[in-house]
Amino acid sequence: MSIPTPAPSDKFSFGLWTVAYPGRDPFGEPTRADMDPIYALENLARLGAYGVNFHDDDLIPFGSDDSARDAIIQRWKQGLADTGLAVTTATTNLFTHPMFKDGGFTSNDREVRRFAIRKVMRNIDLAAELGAKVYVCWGGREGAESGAAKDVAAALDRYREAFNVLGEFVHDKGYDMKFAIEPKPNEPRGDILLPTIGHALAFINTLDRSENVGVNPEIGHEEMAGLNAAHGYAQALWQGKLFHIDLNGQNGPRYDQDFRFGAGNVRGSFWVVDTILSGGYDGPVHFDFKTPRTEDDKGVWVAAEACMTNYLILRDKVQAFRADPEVQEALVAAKLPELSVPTLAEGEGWAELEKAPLADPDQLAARGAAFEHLDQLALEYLYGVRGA
Ligand SMILES: [Mn+2]
Repeated sequence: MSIPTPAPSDKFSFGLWTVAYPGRDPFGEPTRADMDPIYALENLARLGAYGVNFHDDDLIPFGSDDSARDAIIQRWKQGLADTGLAVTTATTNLFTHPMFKDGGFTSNDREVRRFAIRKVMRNIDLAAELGAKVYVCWGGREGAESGAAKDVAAALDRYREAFNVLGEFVHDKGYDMKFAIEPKPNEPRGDILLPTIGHALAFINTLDRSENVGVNPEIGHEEMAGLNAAHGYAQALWQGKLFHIDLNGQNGPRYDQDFRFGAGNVRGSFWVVDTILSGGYDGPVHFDFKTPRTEDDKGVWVAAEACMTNYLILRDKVQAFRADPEVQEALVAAKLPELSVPTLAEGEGWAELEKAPLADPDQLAARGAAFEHLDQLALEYLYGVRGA
């Protein structure tokens, strides 16, 4: 196959912070210069992206006065108009400023919590003005490194309070906007609250306007916890809560690598693409990656384009895999259609089941599941020897 070309119809989007990441890490100074947001828009549009996302502070330096803020916003709007890029989501930086060292919504310091909610409200107003339909919330500083320092139940009460207030705010303002919570297990805090998709889904069920809150799972964050990202995406879809996605690359449990999509656990990426396609996710295909600090500006755009190229390559492979008659046969052999049949028959309850004859345990035990053949077919597509 030839190398596919991204187009706006593919609905690819990037965080402003991804391409503008200057290469600062805990051990080293930035290796690239600060990036003008308009330069980022121009290059993303040139490469075929559809949309862009931003933290308030990515665009407007913290502490800017009103006139400086207005000038930046006007210039940003002009850049969006000139490039045709959409603002798909926005989010708030509640982690960089030193005041947020113990979190934003769950800081033990009440004055910090009040500041945090106001900071989010202010950027939601801007996000709504720019047409964002999803507001992402990543609570990277909501957590702890030590035991007694954080009363987790009280912190979750405050976390819920913040979402309830913000839900009321969006409702009262009449904004067409949903919230998407982004789970992460650790980094920068030693242990972050709402560390996985499952924790976030359970938390969302406790909110006043829970129908307006879903998740924004990131492949790398799930894999940092040793979890199967595709399974997490699948459960979020099953619960109607996959409001947004963050795609990137990670190689197992270690620091947050944020590789370009497709450059981490490749097999896991294949199944994430399969899951979001078969599950009917139709939102923006968003990349949250960081170009390694070894690269110069040219390398940034190589990496950004590669996120999209790798997605298109995997999308082709997944679609060819699902369309292959041999795969369909293998799915039947592996009893996938049977999994969709309810375990009890129509009108049958526990009492009928209690009286029903059961199959012979030895015969059941002797049946092979036929999963290896099915999985090998997928790998042969992935390795490029089938469907090329
Ligand atoms: Mn992310």
